[in-house]
Amino acid sequence: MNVLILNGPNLNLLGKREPEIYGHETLADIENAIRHRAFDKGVGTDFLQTNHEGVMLDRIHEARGRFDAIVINPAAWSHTSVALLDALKAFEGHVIEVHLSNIHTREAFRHHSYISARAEAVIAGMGSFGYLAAIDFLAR
Ligand code: CA2
Repeated sequence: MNVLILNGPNLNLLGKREPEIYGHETLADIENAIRHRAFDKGVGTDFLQTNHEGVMLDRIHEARGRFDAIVINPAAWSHTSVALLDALKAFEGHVIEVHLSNIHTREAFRHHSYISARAEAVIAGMGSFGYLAAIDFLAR
């Protein structure tokens, strides 16, 4: 099993701003934890964080036929992007949506995610453990 882990806009700031909402871990810390968990489970990984929606869309297109699953934290694009939903619909593998925070206890505009319509599972509010739970779910 090969899994592509995608992180959307501003997640490069993790651990550097707003630790009360998103925690103290950096994205590099989180990616290392995912890498180790995936290695233990015999799962291959590749990673992308981007602040550019087109870059994210291109990477999803390229993932077709190469990855069995995508684990994605679409960040703010969750709440805005039909284009991201359409790209994920064209991907034939598993899609797991992860949010660090519980988007349902936050501002009303975060309660709806376009991506959830394509996601097999949605994890929100578990912090970085959500990514590890997604790997465990895929590897089971
Ligand atoms: O809870 C999540 O994982 C979110 O996807 C994070 C997004 C937010 O727009 C979603 O509603 C929920 C924001 C990611 C921005 O991350 C930052 C990290 C540190 C400092 C500033 C932003």
